[in-house]
Amino acid sequence: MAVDYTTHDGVAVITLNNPPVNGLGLTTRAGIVEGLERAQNDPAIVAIVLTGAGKAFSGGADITEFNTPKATQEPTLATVIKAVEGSAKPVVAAIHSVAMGGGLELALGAHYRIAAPGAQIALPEVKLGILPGAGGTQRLPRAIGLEAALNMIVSGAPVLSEKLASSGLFDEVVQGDLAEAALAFARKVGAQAGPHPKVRDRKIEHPNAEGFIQFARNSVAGIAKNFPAPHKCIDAVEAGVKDGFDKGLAFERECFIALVQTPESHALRHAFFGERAASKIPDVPSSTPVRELRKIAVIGAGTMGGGIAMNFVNAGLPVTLLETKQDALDRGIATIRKNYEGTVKKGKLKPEALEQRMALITPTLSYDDLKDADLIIEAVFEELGVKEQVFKRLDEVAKPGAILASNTSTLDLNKIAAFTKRPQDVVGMHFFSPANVMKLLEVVRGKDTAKDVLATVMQVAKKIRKTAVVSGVCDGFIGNRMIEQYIRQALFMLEEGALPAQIDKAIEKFGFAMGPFRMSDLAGNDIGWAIRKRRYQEHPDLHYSKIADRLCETGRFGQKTGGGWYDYKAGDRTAYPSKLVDEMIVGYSQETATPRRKISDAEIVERLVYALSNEGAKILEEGIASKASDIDMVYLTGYGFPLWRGGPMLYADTVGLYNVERAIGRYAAQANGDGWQIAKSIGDLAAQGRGFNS
Ligand code: T1G
Repeated sequence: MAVDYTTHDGVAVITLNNPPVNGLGLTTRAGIVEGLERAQNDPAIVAIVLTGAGKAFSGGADITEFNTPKATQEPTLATVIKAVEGSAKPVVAAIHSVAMGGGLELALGAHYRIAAPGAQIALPEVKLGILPGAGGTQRLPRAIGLEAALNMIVSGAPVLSEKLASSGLFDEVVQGDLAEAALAFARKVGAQAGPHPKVRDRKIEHPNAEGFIQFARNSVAGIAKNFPAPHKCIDAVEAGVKDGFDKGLAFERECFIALVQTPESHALRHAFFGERAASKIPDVPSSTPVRELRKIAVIGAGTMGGGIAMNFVNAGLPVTLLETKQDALDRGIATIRKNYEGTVKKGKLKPEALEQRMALITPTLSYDDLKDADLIIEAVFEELGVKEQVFKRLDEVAKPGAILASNTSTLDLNKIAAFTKRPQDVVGMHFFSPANVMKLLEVVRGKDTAKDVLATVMQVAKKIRKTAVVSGVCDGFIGNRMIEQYIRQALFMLEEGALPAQIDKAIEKFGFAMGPFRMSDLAGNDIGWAIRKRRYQEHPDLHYSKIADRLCETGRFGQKTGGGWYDYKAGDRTAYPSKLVDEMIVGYSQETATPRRKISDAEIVERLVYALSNEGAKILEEGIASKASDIDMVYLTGYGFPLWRGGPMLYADTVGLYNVERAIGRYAAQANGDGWQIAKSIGDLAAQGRGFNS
């Protein structure tokens, strides 16, 4: 049963017991109503305590029920809350921990609320693209005032219970035993004559509600650009202020029903579960023992190595940082210090914390200092010979059981593992630059990588606040392998009639943070050039537009050389369309006798995004990724794919694989069509009316 019912000298205790977070699924909702009825019918009961077992009072509605019949099956959460509020005997909500979303709304229906300090209190629905749908937009402003409530509802951010002690939300914040205090409080109010206070009867006091609501609207304009929920949150609160509780509640319901159907909400919920699903590896049970990681070592104090070291230091783990030359080591340490000083300047780090973090870094020139490290990550030059030297040396000095990780982004991890006598301890940890900022971490699983190594790396990834996604071994793993096809299509479209600025603008309008050409100018066109040269060697038959090579042959590597696909002015990172490059592109079309034509923005977006979805489908077919949501998480956290579209795989599902298949078929039939080998699974899934994620 998802709810326990016990009695204690005249007090009934209804305990939500639906692990992991007491989600308010149908059985839990029904259990609460049954408990309330039992208490009403028991003359010995004078009051009721509502509380949660385990790690949460309640994490809110059960999101897994959304868009299924259960979500709207009675008793709905609104019905439950009405039953709580309508109870003749006083209901005391006792909150020991997380009270979020519907969980907080349930507590707001109680007559009294007491809490332990440290409980996370939030209405985070807006982060799922919806809004509090069980009275939160109406009761919270009455409990804590219009401004505090609007801030919590529109931000979705949690507030610790002790910070709300004097807000009107809690009758008591209890330092001692919450259960005992709840029983005592219940007996006290149970002895008092009713009626007991209802939050809905309180007034929303504000000297200038209209003005503040307008201010709130202006404040959300930025974040609401691509998400409808923030404005709906304000609309619902405003309705309650203007038209009273009941009309406000009805309007809130309308808004909820509208929002829960939106693609944006679907995308945000997909990302919520995708983030959590990524940490689960199908053949590595969560009970897999992990290796203790007390000491970390990073080899290479360059941009990547320094950033990687910072991740662990930020999580309080000591890092030995190894370089081959003193000046490189000094530069690396200085860069780390400079990064932290920047964070201190922004007020996001205390000065004393800077020194504490720097003290966790032990610089060294000697491999011997790595001998007691539990996890060693190399971030040296991306060349197999260099990796070979490093891993052979590590094999000599690292202690048995140490995890040896490579930050390689393009090399074969199995070859790297074979440089050691312990391939089972070798894994890829592919960070994305800047490593101390980007959330994505591709965990590359070699053919011999041990399961406990994977489990350990996934756990430490969480500790350093990364979204870790497991990838098998292939060229480019998940993210770079897919971006390869995206760039191929971009180059083909230059040849066929588009120009860099048009392509960038079209895909940035779709929602990408940065189009392929601005991105390449930023990262350095020579990086892609080197990869293409290697690829021409390995796959001479692969048809590539040589236009990017022509650009690089002129030395136009991007911002760092003052010119790339775009022109740049000194000290100005603005990308100015380059007449010279545009002429070069037109000239190249003539050279390849490719007639230039007008290419629509719609075609640009389809060819770029479906190139990702199509390669992602092959990655799934080959088992390089275990689930479509993993691929979406890679793109949402590492490649600037718009969050409100959920990732390349969910986006293809939203468009419909039937339509994706037909579009790819059209592009395969035109110039450079040989760039399209459609993944078999797209047609198979489309024929079954399914998507990658369903
Ligand atoms: N529904 C279903 N599953 C949930 C869930 C939820 N609300 N919250 C968490 N889970 C699962 C999660 O997927 C994971 O599953 C496990 O619980 C542990 O989660 C009417 C409509 C509560 C702070 O947005 O913020 O109420 O991977 O790893 O780090 O207005 O979960 O183990 O299989 O995150 O300790 C509003 C979302 C819902 C809160 C706990 N509520 N959850 O964090 O554990 S909408 C939320 C969280 C709503 C009403 C509306 C966090 C947490 P698995 P976890 P955690």
